[in-house]
Amino acid sequence: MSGNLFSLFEERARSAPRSAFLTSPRGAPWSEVDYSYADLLERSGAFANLFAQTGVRPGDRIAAQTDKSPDALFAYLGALRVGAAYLPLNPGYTDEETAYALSDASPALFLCRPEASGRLSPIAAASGVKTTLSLGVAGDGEAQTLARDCDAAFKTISRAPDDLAAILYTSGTTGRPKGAMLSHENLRSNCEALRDIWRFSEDDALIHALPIFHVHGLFVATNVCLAAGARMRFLPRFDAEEILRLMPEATSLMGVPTFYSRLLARPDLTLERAASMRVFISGSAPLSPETHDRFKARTGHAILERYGMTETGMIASNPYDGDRKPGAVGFPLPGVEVRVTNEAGRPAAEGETGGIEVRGPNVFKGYWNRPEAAETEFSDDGYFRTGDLGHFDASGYLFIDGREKDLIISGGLNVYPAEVEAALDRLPSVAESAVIGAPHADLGEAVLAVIAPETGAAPDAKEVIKSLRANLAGYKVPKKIVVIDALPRNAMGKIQKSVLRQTYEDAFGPRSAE
Ligand code: MCA
Ligand code: AMP
Repeated sequence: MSGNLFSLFEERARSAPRSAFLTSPRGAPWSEVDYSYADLLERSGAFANLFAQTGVRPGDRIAAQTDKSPDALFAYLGALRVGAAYLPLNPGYTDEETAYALSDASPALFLCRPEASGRLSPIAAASGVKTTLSLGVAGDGEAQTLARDCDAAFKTISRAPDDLAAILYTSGTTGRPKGAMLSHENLRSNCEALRDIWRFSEDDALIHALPIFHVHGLFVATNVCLAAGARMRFLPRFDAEEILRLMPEATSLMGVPTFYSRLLARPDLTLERAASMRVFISGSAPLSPETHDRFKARTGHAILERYGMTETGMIASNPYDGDRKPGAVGFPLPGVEVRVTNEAGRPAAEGETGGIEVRGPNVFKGYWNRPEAAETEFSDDGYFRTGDLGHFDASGYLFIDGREKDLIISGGLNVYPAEVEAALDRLPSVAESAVIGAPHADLGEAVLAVIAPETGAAPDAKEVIKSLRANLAGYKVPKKIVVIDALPRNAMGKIQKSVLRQTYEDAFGPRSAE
């Protein structure tokens, strides 16, 4: 079999072409048709032919900044089939953020939302992109019109396991976002391991309510279903009411902790409602033991928490059978090695917190265009340093205790304080700033900025937020701005974020939603 990840999905699809692949919820913005696995082969084939016709060659990049829709998924699969590396971009990005990724990755083709096409086509052209085509949620884009005239049969291009299947941009604590290069083998090994340990099969119906421009919604939820021949109930976005309506006909849900705290806020989340469900899976951010316990009490289900990262895919998971420990992220996946290294650079003892490091077929191939950037993140013996802190308990469960990296995770989305601080410091009224995450009942953590004004300036919080919106995607913009005379510093002159975190612990009210 070719190393192309799509070959795994194709084998499944050809073995049961009439099985349902994707069904739409009520009122979906796309036409509410259901798609079988035969449809998947045809539509991804037509997109692959279109991409080849526009000049995309194996090894090229195809960037997509589209709204969630079945066609957006078929375009992803078409990109795999033509041997290109797929590069999904958050449609919430500002033009500046989009232009940066495009000029860095120089894709051969850029797919964008029809309503953004007039604005983004020149930006893409200036970034060196040869072709821009729109792709809309209701079949209303140029790519879909052109694909309608393309042959549905396409012989999937053979790829080596180490060839790139995707590039995902992820910010860092320093500098601009970097493109994490993921190979076909990275994605294949991970989705097969997850399918097997979580027991996904053709009998499953997954409620898919995550965005598809991240590892979680695309490579965990979608790839696992494709590798299992399962069905997806495909929602345009998270919608607690719709999820509860669909639950009796579904078997599984994957989400960030905010999904679960929002579901818990609904009185109709009950034991009966969840009776047909086989598994609820959580990841991307810490699931509080309190949410875990409350969900179990209400539904009878212990949420299965797992841990992963863009650069590594999934690393560890609580067991399907056996104790799903609240607060733990479980055991390393089959084939994945995880170790905890203490400050002295030695293996941490049981219960001792240290840096989490990972090695295995899931670990990425480095950062696009930046061979040097990944070097410092690997140990001499090939372990990737995640920047997360954790420990193993006596039974071998991994716990995440914190992060070495300065990162805020808000509703499952990563916000790098350095990026927000740089945008704040560019404002004339701001002398200096510190951006922190403060506990938030809905989002887990929310972004809070503490700023010290320039002499004589009196920054207005509303104005500051308005200015930031021009440069940063909405979820990165602080939910609150606090103005103080001077930021707290230690004897070395370093800003003491720990002091700020303590001071503003309750800035967003009590932690619990109840
Ligand atoms: C939306 N907004 C947010 C967030 N989401 N602000 C902070 N944090 C967020 N997570 C802002 C928008 O910019 C907008 O503001 C306003 O809130 C309303 O937007 P809307 O889309 O209506 O929000 P929502 O429907 O309430 O969305 C919340 C959400 C969503 C359902 C939690 O953010 C979500 O689906 N999160 C999942 C993200 C995810 O898939 N993460 C996986 C990353 P304005 O209008 O002012 O701009 S992959 C990963 O982490 C690794 C690999 C892993 O382990 O999985
Ligand atoms: P990303 O860069 O978007 O891939 O986010 C990866 C980061 O999300 C990890 O390095 C962790 O800090 C965090 N993360 C993912 N899953 C979990 C989890 N179950 N518990 C705590 N943190 C998590």
